[in-house]
Amino acid sequence: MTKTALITGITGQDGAYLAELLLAKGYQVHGLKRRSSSFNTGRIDHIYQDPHENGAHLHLHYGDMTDATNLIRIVQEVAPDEIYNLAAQSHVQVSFDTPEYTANADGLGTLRILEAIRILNLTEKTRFYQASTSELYGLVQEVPQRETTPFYPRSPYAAAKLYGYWITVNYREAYGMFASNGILFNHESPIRGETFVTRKITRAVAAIHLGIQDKLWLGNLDAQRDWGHARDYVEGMWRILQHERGDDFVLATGQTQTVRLFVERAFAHVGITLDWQGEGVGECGVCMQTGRTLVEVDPRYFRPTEVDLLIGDPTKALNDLGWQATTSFEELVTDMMAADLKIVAREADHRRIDETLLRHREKDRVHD
Ligand code: NDP
Ligand code: GDR
Repeated sequence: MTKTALITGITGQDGAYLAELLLAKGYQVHGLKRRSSSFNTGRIDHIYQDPHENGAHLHLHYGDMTDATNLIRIVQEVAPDEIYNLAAQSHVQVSFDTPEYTANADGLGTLRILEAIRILNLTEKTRFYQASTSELYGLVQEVPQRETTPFYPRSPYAAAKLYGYWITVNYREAYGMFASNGILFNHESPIRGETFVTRKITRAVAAIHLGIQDKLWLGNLDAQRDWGHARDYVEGMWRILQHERGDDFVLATGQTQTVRLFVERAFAHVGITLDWQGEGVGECGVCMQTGRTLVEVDPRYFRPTEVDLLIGDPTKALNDLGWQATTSFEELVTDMMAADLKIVAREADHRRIDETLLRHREKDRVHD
């Protein structure tokens, strides 16, 4: 029997990898996509299927996590076997600027989907996955962090996700729904959003290497994160919904690294060795080969409250789901750097072609 899945946040990093995975497994995949004034489907264009053709397996629906009527209608139309709730305002720093919106989309948005399942009498049929996060742990209470570690959110984003976590647990307990939380530690990839620190670093290092950017400005270099590869983590999401019952699982690598080390490894990929000089706001990374300052700390990227150390214990996921992260930190940096060297070079070529065309047009205008 072909299964049907609905993915909210299908245009994001995880949504794109998950859609690919589910299509490969033969699912009918439905995705919630926001109306935007510019294209926001770049990450799923390669799997797009023309709805006019017979046999399309991917279907997109306009919608928004802040619009309950629209969510109820889509869940009714699709009547999915599985819902993966990935849509969120997912940037921690931005959540300090847009706390109410973040609470609405990330917190209440989760409730809206759960209520849609309940109102439509789909509690027996539909399994629900909630994209919970290691940000719930926030201020360090225990290391490594596991399913039983107390939460201490440190941002409006984490507080909104805390509501999403508990309302998922509550609907499981109150209505017997198959509703599960994946408490996922940071996971990255070549299609990671460009303002998250890993992608910001790999894009900047590629641009510096190609001579089109002078410097990389960053915030807290001492933050430690348990970074894995998004491709591994979407496999974990799927396994969570194939389990015999709804439950909550940490997905992590069990290793942690500083932002500073990520920067060093990214520069090492293009043959640059950094020497760190100064401290705190004055700290900078100087190229050992040329003496040029390539990295500087800018306090504008400091957060009002920071999460200093994340390291997850994925033992339960290994024991119960047979899941483990397969991509090492070094492989992750290599994958992202290799991709961004190509992407940034291509963008530079396009810019050069555009500039040349513009110059030709200017000349034509002079001759006219
Ligand atoms: P992204 O930011 O890449 O993607 C977020 C997705 O949500 C996009 O498709 C975005 O649409 C959509 N979205 C945002 N707001 C709304 C809204 N109001 N209505 C409908 N759709 C909306 O995030 P990731 O793919 O990295 O993460 C997926 C989920 O997992 C998120 O919930 C995130 O908080 C959570 N998470 C992520 C981790 C990570 O390390 N990546 C770790 C733990 C949890 P658009 O493309 O139009 O912006
Ligand atoms: P995070 O990811 O907040 O962990 O949330 P992000 O990459 O934004 O930050 C990681 C750490 O790097 C430090 N940092 C910087 N961060 C950004 N974005 N830009 C900078 O210039 C910079 N300099 C230093 C941050 O302070 C932080 O300590 C991600 C998101 O995907 C969430 O949605 C998800 O829930 C968590 O991971 C797990």
